[in-house]
Amino acid sequence: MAKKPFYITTPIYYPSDKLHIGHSYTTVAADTMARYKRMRGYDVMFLTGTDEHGQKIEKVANKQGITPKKYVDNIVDWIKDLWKTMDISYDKFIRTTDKEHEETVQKIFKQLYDKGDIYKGSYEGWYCTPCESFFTERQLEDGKCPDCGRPVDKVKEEAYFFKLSKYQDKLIEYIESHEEFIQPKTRQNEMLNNFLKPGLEDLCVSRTSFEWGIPVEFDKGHVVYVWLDALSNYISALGYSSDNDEKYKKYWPVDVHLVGKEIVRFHTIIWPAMLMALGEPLPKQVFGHGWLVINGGKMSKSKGNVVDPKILVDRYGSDSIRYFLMREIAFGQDGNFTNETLIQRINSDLANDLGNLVSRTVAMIKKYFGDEFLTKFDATEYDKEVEEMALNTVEKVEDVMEQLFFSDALVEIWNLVRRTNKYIDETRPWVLAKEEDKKPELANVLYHLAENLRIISILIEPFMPNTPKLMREQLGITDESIMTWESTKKWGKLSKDIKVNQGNIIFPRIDITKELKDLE
Ligand code: ME8
Repeated sequence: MAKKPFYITTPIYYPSDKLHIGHSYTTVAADTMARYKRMRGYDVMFLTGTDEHGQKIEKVANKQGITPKKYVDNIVDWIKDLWKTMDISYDKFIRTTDKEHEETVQKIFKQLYDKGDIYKGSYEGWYCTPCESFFTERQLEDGKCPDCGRPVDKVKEEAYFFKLSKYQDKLIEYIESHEEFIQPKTRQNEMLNNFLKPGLEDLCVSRTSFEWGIPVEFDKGHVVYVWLDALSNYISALGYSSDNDEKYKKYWPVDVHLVGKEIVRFHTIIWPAMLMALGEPLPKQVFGHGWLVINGGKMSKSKGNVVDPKILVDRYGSDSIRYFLMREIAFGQDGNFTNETLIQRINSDLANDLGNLVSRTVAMIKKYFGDEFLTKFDATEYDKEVEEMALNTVEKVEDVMEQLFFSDALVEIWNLVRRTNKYIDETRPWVLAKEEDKKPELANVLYHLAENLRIISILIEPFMPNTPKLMREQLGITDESIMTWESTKKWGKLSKDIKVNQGNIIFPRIDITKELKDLE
């Protein structure tokens, strides 16, 4: 049977500078979901990339005396390397300077122009260069950019416009009749009440005041203004309107666009209106997550308060950072980033809870059984409960993952980790080990620990792609058929004749005082 397709995207990031941990956050979330869906048997298409045109990049490159293309090439190399170190398993990395993308954007522009949905007019308004956004007088807040609060420049020029206003009623109707389209729900109300109901204005989609962009094919003095260019990536990456549009047919409409909350507006108003104009289906869902904040303010390149993800990954490893990002901040809400909370999480959840469970289990199997195999003994009072809890955890994780509640999934998994640790204290294997006739019972307890760890290793795999391998090596699990998601549905699949291999501690404890000093 053909696998069900699943298409997930991140925003395409501006390569105007190196990315920070906020960008990693969205990308890790998308990667976690992509890995999860692959494990669940889907045919996954995971897209990320870079949004390379616009005045801002032109300006930075000019300052450095290099071409914009050369400038973005360097940053893109850096970004691809970042994703490699963070184990991001994207299926395609799109750049808006890719030839295929540029051609698709030109076709889309022409098609909308021919249809009468793009027309030529003259633009007078306010432009925020750092945000690359135009605003009308009404949209400004205290005469400043409503998104970043910085001063804006007045501009007037000949420009093309997209008839966004034409789609206003259709958009309202679509959003109101598709509850799942904008998530979380609060963002849906925000879009309806703050933007759609007060009325939409047509959108400026070309500029003549800079050159670094895709030329409008039939009017060469104009370049396509960034949002029409950028949003089209989601379909140009699939070969939309090209000779090879198989992927488009297979994966569109997208299952979910993951975006930060500040660009929900572009993805739930402009993008669907563009698709309506093109006569194409709309995204199934746009999820607007919250921000990583530092001391109450959004972490952003322009504020200069960014955290470099490469430094963190070098210091603590990709799995720890991924775990922290997905666990600490409820998806949809803002969350504070501090080195202290990061280290505390690593110490308590990874070193203490999971790391200890692995090393205690492996050490006890080694010590009490050595090269002997574990044998089965009748279940004790506690066993049924830990077995059932493992199976229930799988169900709960599946349930919350469907809603993209990554943090809740990890909470459930860690409840199981902690319950399994507690089972050691309850059964006290070191006491059982003192009496020869308790050996079968001891074997049974240790088997329960190892089997729960097998299941835990599978549940954490979408979040932490490296740790499961280390756990399985130590537990001596080599049979791939018991590493699949499907194999978590039945308790007791682990063979009783495992041979453990004691290895390094998987998550060493960090000396928090020393570390915080080093990071200062
Ligand atoms: O907006 N917390 O690119 P961009 C959480 N090119 N997420 C954050 C974040 C933070 N502090 N800072 C950034 C653009 N992000 C456009 C997108 S899409 C067709 C075009 C993440 O480089 C979050 O996903 O400014 C946010 O939406 C995105 O990076 C903005 O990246």
